Amino acid sequence: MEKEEKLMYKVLKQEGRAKRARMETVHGTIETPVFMNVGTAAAIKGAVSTMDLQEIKTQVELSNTYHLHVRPGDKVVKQLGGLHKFMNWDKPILTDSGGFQVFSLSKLRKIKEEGVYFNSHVDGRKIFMGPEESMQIQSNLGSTIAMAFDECPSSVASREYVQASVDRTTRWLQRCKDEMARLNSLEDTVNPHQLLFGINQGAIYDDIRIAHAETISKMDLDGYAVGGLAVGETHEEMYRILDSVVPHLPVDKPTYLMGVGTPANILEAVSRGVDFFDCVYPSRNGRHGHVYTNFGKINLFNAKYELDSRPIEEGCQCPACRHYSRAYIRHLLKAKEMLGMRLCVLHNLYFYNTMMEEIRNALDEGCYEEYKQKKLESMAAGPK
Ligand code: PRF
Ligand code: ZN
Repeated sequence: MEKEEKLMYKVLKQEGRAKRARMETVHGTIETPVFMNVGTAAAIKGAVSTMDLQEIKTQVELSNTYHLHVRPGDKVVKQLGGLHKFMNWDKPILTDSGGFQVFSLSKLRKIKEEGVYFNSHVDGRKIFMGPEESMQIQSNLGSTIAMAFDECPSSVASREYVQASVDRTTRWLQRCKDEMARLNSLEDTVNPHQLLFGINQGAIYDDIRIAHAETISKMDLDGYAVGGLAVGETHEEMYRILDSVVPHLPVDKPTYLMGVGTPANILEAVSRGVDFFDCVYPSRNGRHGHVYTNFGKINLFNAKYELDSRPIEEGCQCPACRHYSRAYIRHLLKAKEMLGMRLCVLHNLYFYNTMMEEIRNALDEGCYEEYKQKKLESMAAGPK
């Protein structure tokens, strides 16, 4: 396939800045706006299998370069035919580049022009990862979409630090692009059509963000992410940054907001032109018995659910709600039965994936803002 044929992303409909798009990949079609389901170490936490993912409307699975490099090792995954074969998932996979995980997991790290030196969170051994290493690992995994290797500066970093960091991230991006082109053309590459998304950074400095967005937009990447948000700034700051930055990214390429967020954050970001999302909230909250409903989040550990024979949400078609009551799931959680967590995670991911489907339908019908207001009001009204 030629470069032109590699990425087929088409905006089908727009409402204000909100985009409804379709992306064709070698692993199938992605309808956007989409919520990617996070399976850091090639598994969604909470004993959720790839068979389950088919049932809960997952379109894209997201895994992490850093985690899979440390264990079981990307070379092992390559020998087993790549990540799709390894985890038995034939739909799209996005891999995050490792940069962000290194910054959030490793206390001891040194950032240099060539890359980052750090200690493994598993056994403490010294690891080096730079743009080339990150691309090589993601190429061995053979994901559908690889993310550029970036630095995510702290939300309270000084302007001088952020500017220097963003400049380095731009140089790293060019190295990622060159290395990806080389790897995709090798004989024994797992996925010769691997796509590369660049990442916008700049903390909460609008002008640094905008200049960076303009620079990377000229680099002809397959998609563009906004990174460095949801790292401690307020929701208002996050929305302001999206208002500033997204208009400077190409509208005819995917727009991905990394690690975001609550259902309300997603609804607001869609209005601002974002169409790819991922977040650990639904799986992490599910493992703690916190489940989403159209009337807000509820905690199934709460005593008031002891005799509640209703499903988590009336009418929900997820595997948990079709078969089990709040009272039963509460009992499982309290008895520390794995099934309790599993059912909550399945419900939460189904809730997010279904909300994305509703968003797409509303955009198709040209009534997104109306849908959004209703959804926000209902979720804020509180549980029944
Ligand atoms: N960079 C990368 N991955 C990320 C982020 C980032 O800034 C974030 C920030 N919310 C989540 N995941 N590479
Ligand atoms: Zn449900």
